[in-house]
Amino acid sequence: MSWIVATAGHVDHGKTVLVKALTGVDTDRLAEEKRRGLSIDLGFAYAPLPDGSVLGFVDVPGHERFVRNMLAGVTGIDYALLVVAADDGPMPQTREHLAILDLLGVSEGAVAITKIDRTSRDRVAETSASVTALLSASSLAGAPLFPVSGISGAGLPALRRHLEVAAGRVEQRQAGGHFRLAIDRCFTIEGTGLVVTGTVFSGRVDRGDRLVLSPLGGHVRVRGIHAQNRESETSRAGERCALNIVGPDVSKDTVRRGDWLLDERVHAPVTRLDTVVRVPLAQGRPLKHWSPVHIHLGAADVTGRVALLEGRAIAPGSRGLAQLVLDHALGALRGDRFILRDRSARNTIAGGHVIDPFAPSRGRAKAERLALLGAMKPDDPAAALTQMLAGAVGAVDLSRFALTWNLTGAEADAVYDTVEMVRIEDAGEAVALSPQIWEVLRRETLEAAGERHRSAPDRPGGTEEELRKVLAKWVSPAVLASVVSGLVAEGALIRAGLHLRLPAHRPKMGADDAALWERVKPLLARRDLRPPPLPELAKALGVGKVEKFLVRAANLGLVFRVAANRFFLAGTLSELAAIADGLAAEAVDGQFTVLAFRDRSGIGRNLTIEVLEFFDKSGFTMRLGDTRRIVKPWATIFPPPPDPHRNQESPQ
Ligand SMILES: Nc1nc2c(ncn2[C@@H]2O[C@H](COP(=O)(O)OP(=O)(O)OP(=O)(O)O)[C@@H](O)[C@H]2O)c(=O)[nH]1
Ligand SMILES: [Mg+2]
Repeated sequence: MSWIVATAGHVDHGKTVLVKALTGVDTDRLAEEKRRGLSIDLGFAYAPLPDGSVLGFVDVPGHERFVRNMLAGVTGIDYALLVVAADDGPMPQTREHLAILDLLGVSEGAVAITKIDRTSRDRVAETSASVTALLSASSLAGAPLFPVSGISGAGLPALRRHLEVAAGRVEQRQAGGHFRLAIDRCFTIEGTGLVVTGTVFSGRVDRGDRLVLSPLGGHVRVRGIHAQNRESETSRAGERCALNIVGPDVSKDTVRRGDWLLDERVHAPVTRLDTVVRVPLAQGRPLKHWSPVHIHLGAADVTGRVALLEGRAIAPGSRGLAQLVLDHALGALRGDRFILRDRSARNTIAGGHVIDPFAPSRGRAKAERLALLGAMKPDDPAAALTQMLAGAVGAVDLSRFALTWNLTGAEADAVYDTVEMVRIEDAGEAVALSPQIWEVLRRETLEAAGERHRSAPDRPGGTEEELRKVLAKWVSPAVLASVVSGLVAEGALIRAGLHLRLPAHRPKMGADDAALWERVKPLLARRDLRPPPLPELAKALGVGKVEKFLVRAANLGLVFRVAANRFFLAGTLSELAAIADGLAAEAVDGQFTVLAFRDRSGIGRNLTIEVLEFFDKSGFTMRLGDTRRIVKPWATIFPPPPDPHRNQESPQ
């Protein structure tokens, strides 16, 4: 089990000395840090534990000018070690760091009361009392206090033991989700190349994995891994790791603190985040709409503004929905914690967590949008999805949902299994509908089919696309296809080629067409099974053109266009199909030739070829070199057509 502890506390209160006393590592590496005797950037130290695991320390600077660095250090950590000098007691950055930990939701931690070698017992007791009071209103309320001296070593064994026990007790963070690493450093090592370090927020990484640098988008391959300062084949959520990466578009100059190294599936940088923002009671001032801020999320620090979605201000001690409008793209997912500081970067003014990282710019405060955000609030994805479905007007995009919650395919499936919904996956689209909406859509689809029959009684019914146009805008082709195939399977809709009709529908011709049909039918119904080509037909009828009429008749299933200028009666085709059936039945191998068909039908070689090709296209026969065989019974492909006459004559 590996684990990270981050220090926190006012400048000069003894954080770095304490970490050195616990680990033997001096984390003040920079020359300037040595010269000024204060920490500027993050320091890292590791202590092997008796059980073989490694305790990692992130040592943060306390100076008020470097809170930005402190924020990059405490992001994603599990455990805080608040350091307060016994002589000084709580000071401004003691309070600010504690507020930050509280806003980030860090609830595990301990306090070191340092420098006890140079203060009286009474002073230690006094400071301890004021620290306890300070903690009581924070997420670290009740954290144990350890009076220590980083110089004399007094009290250190107790603190060390406590950290060891706590490390064993704290539940190993679930390594669920896709891999996300918040980069806090990037450097090159001679002979090794580019190395980035940071805290693993989720998932795991293995040597050889391909990752994406976000928000930039450059692809990299992981050549080597150090997890908790040890060479490793893998690293996982809750650890600090160093990754040696290579990639064509990635160099020391393109990688910055605040970038993410991600599984490609969660690379989706955004410039707007819908969030819950909380203003600490101690803040004193309300957070106003459109305040300019620094947003610290992961190890990133981007500027932007806070658009409040409910009211014009959030009072100290309260929370509210807010959209963060960022000046630069940032990778963020649901549940990510962040801190807001004012534009001058002097004060921590609020904190919060991401509800929807894919926030709309328009209508962000509309009632429907706020309702959706409300539905997305639960931390449990199944509970959130249930509420989202219940409140949705249409479909919920499952791909987006899984990305937002950073769920792997298997994790998402496990969630979907517990939620009552209709899931539709087709051609890259994955959506879900509530059972209620599914029912409504089924009804509306049948209504749309009926409406289509009323408006075009001479047509066999609407196509799927025609029906979709009259349904709600959110109904995608995949959603309708799913609804329709369900209705067809139940017999509530009948599919005839591209057309969909209600079972009771009998297409009927207009009076003119019906009259013309009476004249055309006998001309087509020739006993020699050779209907005349179009020009001949037009001549016989004494009309200019019959093609448009025959296309309408074909839509009704009365005739079939076998070749460009020849339409067949359904009955004629059935007779020809029966000839094919007969030939196939007579042959040992069930196959027959063009010649045999020509001879038996007597329709001539040219027409035989046209008819057999039409049979192939319709899926009735299949061509195998010189012969053909039957694939499917004719009647299943071309059910007997509805007779328009019967319908016209019978009362509706
Ligand atoms: N006597 C005594 N001095 C200490 C103790 N801990 C730290 N100091 C001294 O306090 C000064 C600051 O200690 P650091 O450990 O650098 O303080 P820090 O909290 O890391 O300071 P920043 O990183 O700048 O915020 C140094 O001169 C230390 O020698 C202690 O327990 N006893
Ligand atoms: Mg320090």
